[in-house]
Amino acid sequence: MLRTTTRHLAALRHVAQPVVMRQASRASVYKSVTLLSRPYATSNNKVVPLTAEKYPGFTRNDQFKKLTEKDVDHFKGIVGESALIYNNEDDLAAFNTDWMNKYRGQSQLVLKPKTTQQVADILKYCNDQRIAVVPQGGNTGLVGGSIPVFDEVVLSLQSMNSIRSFDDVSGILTADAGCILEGLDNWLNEKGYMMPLDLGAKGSCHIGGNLATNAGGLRLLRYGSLHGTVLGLEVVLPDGSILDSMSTLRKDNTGYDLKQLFIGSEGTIGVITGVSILTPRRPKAVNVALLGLNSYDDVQKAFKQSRSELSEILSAFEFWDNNALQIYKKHSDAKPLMESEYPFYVLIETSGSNKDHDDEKLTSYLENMMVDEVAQDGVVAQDETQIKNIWSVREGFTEALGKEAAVYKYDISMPVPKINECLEDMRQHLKDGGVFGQPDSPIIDVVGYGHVGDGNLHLNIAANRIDKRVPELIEPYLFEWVAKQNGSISAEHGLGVAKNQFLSYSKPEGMIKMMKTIKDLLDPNAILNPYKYLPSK
Ligand code: FAD
Ligand code: 2HG
Ligand code: ZN
Repeated sequence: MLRTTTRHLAALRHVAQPVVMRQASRASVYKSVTLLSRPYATSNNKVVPLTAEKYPGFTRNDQFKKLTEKDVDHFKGIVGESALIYNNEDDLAAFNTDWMNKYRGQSQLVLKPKTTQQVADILKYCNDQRIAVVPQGGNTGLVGGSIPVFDEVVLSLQSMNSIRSFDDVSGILTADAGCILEGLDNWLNEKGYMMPLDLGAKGSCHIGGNLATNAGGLRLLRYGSLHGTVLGLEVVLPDGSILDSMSTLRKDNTGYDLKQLFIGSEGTIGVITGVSILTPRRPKAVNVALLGLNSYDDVQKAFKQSRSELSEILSAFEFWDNNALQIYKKHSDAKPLMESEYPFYVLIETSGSNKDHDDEKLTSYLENMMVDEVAQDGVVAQDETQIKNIWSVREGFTEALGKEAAVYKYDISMPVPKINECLEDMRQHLKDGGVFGQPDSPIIDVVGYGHVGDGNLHLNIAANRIDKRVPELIEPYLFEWVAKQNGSISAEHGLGVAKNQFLSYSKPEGMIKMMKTIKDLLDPNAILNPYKYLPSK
């Protein structure tokens, strides 16, 4: 039913008219986040505390050998002198800290192998000598998984960055694990294809790191998880043996699908060195719209309707709340995308092969959203720059939050209707705990954004100072809340050192036991990425 009050008509025109974005004239502000490593100091020049000291409960496992000059010489023999960083604090800094400046390790040695055989030789030696190893990709992970805790050797995949093959009939790409995601996507672009995943860290993260974390990202809704798109893997096991399952077959039902074990294993049972992955055709027509909404109920209505009306062309449905927007605005000089502000926003992307068809569908959907008063305002990008401008807001929250004195990051999944309740409950809980809502409170805000279409909320709590009451109030409170909804304490970033101790909130005892059995089987000396992933007890 088309209701036509003056307000509705005005709103409708607003969406349907060709140039609706108020930010149209701004030069391209979009950049994929190319995260430069920083030295051991935060933006306010505080030294990043050592993970081993900041987080209680870590004790160096004395079974692990301390590096000797003889070991270093052996590694030089494998990778060559130029592919190794040893005892040089300045050069080691980038590998010993994560980009959030939250975790800091004490490694004295970084190895940068160039071939799978070199990785195998390194791991065999480390296993024989009981030297602990941390595999590292682009170092953009958000749970401390890629950073040593003590003196583990860092095995960086950054020099293994070649594309191995591409079949332009089937769209199957094989590549080294150290290829940067954005590099692969740009390369595929030339061939009319694209990577099936996309995330804000694409300018730095490696495909190997994406696989090791089972990264989800912005288009999982459309292209599915890596568990579906990966066809084969090449993995070096801790004892140095190479597990070659670089299949390029879409169908293969011969035996256990072992590659799945390594997807999401966060470098604890093998080092991924190569991948075979199915890539989709790059869409000929892409549209991006942004809606301003008054309530989370409206967000859900907009989502439900987008699945019904946009169905096969819907490629992303992201949301953020106004609290997230405020933090973004505080740290960005970008002009607002809408004249007024709303409690919630959704970003809708369509990708298809026929522009007229997609435009028609999107316009009709947006008109319905406005007329039914689900959305209060809407803008549609008219060109590539405007598309990027809208995406840059969504992709900019992580970096903006990183500029606050402290940020407590949570990445949870739950039934879609529960997402805003989770945010509201946390705000109230922190107010009740006396750390939020007063002029001198340590908490600046609780912000929500994420892949709402996947039931994945990024709940971030920004603080103006470190106050030990804050983490104590959040954990395990939030994990208990999530468990009650049958949700997951990590939807996509993984466990690392941030969440391994809380695994039982998401996995039953029997499964954790089986995970430990698999770890013991593949890595009996526990040299790969110790102190992480599995709970210590
Ligand atoms: P690293 O950080 O280097 O490593 C991550 C883990 O994988 C570590 O445990 C490491 O030991 C292991 N590892 C790395 N390479 C290998 C390998 N070759 N073999 C075995 N183990 C390995 N994640 C999402 O899921 N969705 C998002 O939308 C998303 N957006 C992000 C946006 C920003 C701005 C940032 C900073 C991060 C984001 N992330 C997101 C986090 C995400 O996990 C990563 O960015 C990415 O998948 C990690 O890749 P990496 O190469 O940087 O891995
Ligand atoms: C995203 O979706 C990433 O933007 C990062 O997964 C989330 O900053 C975060 O908490
Ligand atoms: Zn995410």
